[in-house]
Amino acid sequence: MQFLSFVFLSSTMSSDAVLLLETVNFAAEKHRYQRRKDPDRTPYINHPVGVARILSHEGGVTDIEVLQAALLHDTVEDTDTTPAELEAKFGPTVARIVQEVTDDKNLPKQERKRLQVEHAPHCSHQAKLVKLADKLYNLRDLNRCTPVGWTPERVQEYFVWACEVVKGLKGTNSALEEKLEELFRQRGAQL
Ligand SMILES: [Mn+2]
Repeated sequence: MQFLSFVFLSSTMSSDAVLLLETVNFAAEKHRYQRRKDPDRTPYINHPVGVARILSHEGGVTDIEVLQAALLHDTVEDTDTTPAELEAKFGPTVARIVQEVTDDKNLPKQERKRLQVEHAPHCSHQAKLVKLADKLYNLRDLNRCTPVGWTPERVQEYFVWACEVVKGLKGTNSALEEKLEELFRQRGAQL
């Protein structure tokens, strides 16, 4: 079930296009002051938009709640957005998917990374899709340019760790998994 804001309910039934615009606008406002770590300091919102587009354009995903969750996937982890806020605005399914892909920032970084590997196989199909697209986007970005302050060794370690996470997501979307597999192969990692 889709949750519509009262504004839409009072006037008309919302279309998927309207819902997606509402979602991308919410994400853009939440991430408005954030930048990516590349030397160009690309606006952060390019990332969630790109993750959603990987799902639709390359993964063939049309599940609107998955596409919405992709647009929102870093809002709880990286902005002041709360799960309750997402649930009120976008409904329980979207909020749950975002929650599934959100790291606990109270934990040390290495522990968060370990938990991603451990939790990946137990995520819902919808959350696995978002995770696959998020990893594919980030790995392509690392191949495009090195983040400020990162050594080549750190980049290689990220690939090896991402490969361990993606192993737990296998059997979810063959198109995305094949593209990830090729990126890992280029780095000498085996999916
Ligand atoms: Mn992300």
